[in-house]
Amino acid sequence: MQFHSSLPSFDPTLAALLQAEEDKQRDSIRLIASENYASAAVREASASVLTNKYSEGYAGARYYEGQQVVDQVERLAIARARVVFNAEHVNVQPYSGSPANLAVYLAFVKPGETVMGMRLAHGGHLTHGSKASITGKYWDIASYELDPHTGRLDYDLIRAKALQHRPRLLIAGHSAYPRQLDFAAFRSIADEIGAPLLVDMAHIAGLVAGGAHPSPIPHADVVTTTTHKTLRGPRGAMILCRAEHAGKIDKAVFPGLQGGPHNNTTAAIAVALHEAAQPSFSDYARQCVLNAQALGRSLQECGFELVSGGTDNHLLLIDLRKKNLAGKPVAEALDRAGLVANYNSVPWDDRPPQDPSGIRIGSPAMTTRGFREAEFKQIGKWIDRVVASTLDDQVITSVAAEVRDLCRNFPMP
Ligand code: DSN
Repeated sequence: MQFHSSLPSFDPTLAALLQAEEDKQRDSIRLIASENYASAAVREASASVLTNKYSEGYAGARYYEGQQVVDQVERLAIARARVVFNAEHVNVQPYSGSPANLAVYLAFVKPGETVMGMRLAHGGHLTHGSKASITGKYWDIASYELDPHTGRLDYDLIRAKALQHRPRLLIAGHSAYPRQLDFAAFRSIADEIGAPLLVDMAHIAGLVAGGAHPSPIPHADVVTTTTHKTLRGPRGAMILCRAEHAGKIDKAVFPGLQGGPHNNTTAAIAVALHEAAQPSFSDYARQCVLNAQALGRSLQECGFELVSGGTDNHLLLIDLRKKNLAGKPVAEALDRAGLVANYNSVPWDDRPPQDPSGIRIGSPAMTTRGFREAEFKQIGKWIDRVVASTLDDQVITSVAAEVRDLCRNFPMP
């Protein structure tokens, strides 16, 4: 009877694929800045019987019966998020980061009104107003950019642009910016133009929870985050906001944008937040930053140029233009060597996003596995060897063997 069969006996094809992915995650050095390793406890909750339950609405006000347990799970996740981030109100139902951001648009701006966020090619996110995203099609977007001399945000430039365009929503946050954000500066710009401030902290949520990055919560009207990046939970998202915006945000998520929440994900978010509240999580968050900085120094010693000259957070952006290389073939060669990163646009890139000039690298996943500065320094040297010989199979094979050897000493969760 198939309902009682294990996955390997009922569906060996799919089971073999899962095993292959597990082997790959175990034997490679994962450097995609938005990825991590969720714990066994998080994955157990994520695969729990809660996947069987529908619960449109919110705890105490559902459209389906039988919510005695689900309501407690959702309330627990919310209570933990409020403590970890010191937030007044939390919604744990967004399916992921893009729907969370879209819910904030729905709550605060009408289609056609102006929104201002960081340009995608300068480190922003698709949902901060890229033309390729619904946000760039339904709203009038005025993007701010980095200072060309420093590769950093210049808050005077952002302020001038905000005064010129008067957006109805100001967004701070990024997916490829290696420096800390000045949330107080964003707040004062938002106040000057009378717009709500949305901070998308998806990339840095784990650093914020662990005290390794300033918190946006005291400054922002609304904060969105995914739960699976530095925060190390399941694939999901949350919206944290001031109490005065609670009704608007909840209505925008459900029924505005979504149907039933993914209760199994909510449970796994609750577990991840319980992990984030442990003292060891602060050590992990601090180590993410130290490791990224150690890798940055190692890359610079090998002659690589880094956007903004380094990092204050968990990610680095390598600009390959001075080496006359493109990001995509380099990322492919690194992958063959067991060093998994992603090609990425760099600011003022003259190459297209599908074939840009940069590589984005992050420290969270391997920090979770216990890598420290020495291992990250070594990663810099391996990257250098691969980049110098992207077409040399012997070099790639030899680095891949060394990578596998190192990974064996650092078990994955
Ligand atoms: N796709 C994520 C990242 O890699 O940064 C952002 O949503």
